[in-house]
Amino acid sequence: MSEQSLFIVKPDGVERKLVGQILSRFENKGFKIVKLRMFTFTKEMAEEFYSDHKSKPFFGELVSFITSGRVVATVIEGNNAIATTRLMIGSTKSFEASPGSIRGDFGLGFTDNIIHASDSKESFEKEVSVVFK
Ligand code: FUP
Repeated sequence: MSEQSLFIVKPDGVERKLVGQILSRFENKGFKIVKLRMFTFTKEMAEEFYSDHKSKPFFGELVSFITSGRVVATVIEGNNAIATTRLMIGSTKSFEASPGSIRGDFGLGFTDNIIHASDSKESFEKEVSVVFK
């Protein structure tokens, strides 16, 4: 079933020049890039984007990190896009993420974990409205 998802190469991934390699992984897998944007999150955008985490103790650190530099956001399209993209990015703590996943292959961080991807249809809709409005 063709579906859309959104992923964002975070400031650490852009700074480390991983954008090309990350986009290639999704294209090689068979996904089509249908939207692409490089920008820097404002504090207001970041707080809206991560509003589900507002009450968490790490919220301030999360907002501070995602606003710290340019990001590359994409909407991709293909079979089972949301669940497959989550598999491709790997688990949240990069130092625990499986080798073969993006976090597993490229980093050791937690807040600085290279990439974000929508985890549900509802998150996707909300995130697109923040990033591509
Ligand atoms: P994920 O969906 O894998 O990006 O992870 P979550 O939605 O659980 O968390 C969002 C982001 O918050 C993660 F990418 C990393 C960051 N985070 C922290 O910095 N500290 C925590 O204790 C939990 C998450």
